[in-house]
Amino acid sequence: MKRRPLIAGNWKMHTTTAEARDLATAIAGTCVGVDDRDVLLSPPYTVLRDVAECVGRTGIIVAAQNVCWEEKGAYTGEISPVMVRAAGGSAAIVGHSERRQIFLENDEMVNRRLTGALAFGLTVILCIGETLAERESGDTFAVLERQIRKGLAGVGGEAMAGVVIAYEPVWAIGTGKTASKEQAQEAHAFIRGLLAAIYEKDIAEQTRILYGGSVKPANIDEIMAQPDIDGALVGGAALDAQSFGRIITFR
Ligand code: G2H
Repeated sequence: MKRRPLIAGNWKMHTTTAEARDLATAIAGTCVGVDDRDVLLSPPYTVLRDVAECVGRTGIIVAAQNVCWEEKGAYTGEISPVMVRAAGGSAAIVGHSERRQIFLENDEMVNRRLTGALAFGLTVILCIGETLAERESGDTFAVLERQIRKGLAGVGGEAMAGVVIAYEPVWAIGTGKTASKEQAQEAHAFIRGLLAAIYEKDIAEQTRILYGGSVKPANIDEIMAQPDIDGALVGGAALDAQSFGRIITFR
């Protein structure tokens, strides 16, 4: 099954308005003529509208880095899926390990965010991944299974068309350490098998599974050569248009 690759840039808590506009414009320039893969940019909320404007009609997807499940209400500090759409976004990341670890979001909250975003028509990137301690104690697959089952609770097979999974081993995030291509492929194959068990084989075959964790120009080609890796969620290297441009144009 041929899945359309997706290269996603997670800008995390970086970029002022001017910086975001410059970066988005430069990245849009590197995407000219790239039409066999999807590109997504996930800037801070404050510049969603600016980035959406700068990428214009290039087809680049604009995503929020997190999203609330409600349309509006007393949720100080949150933004709703409707607000994301109104700002020009069409997708959201949920469950990033920084949300789980620093802001103590658990699987139940991630699931509420995911199902809420889907209900309002956003594409959702569900991030999962084990810590170093979990890997070393042999719990990697149990952790991934728990995060997938709880994260996707209540999501029917049809709705999976709006879901992308991102496998990001926590020990490889921003550390310069990348999972070996064998470790990444093993985890991706496990996730795909699990999706086939929860849903059905066709849905598992159609779902894109991204790898994240210190992806850079030097390792993107071997990562993308793995059969169950359909793209990348890129942090640090997404903040430099040249590096991200090289990642987008992986071979
Ligand atoms: C993982 C990744 C982007 P980095 O968080 O989501 O960041 O590429 O800096 O490891």
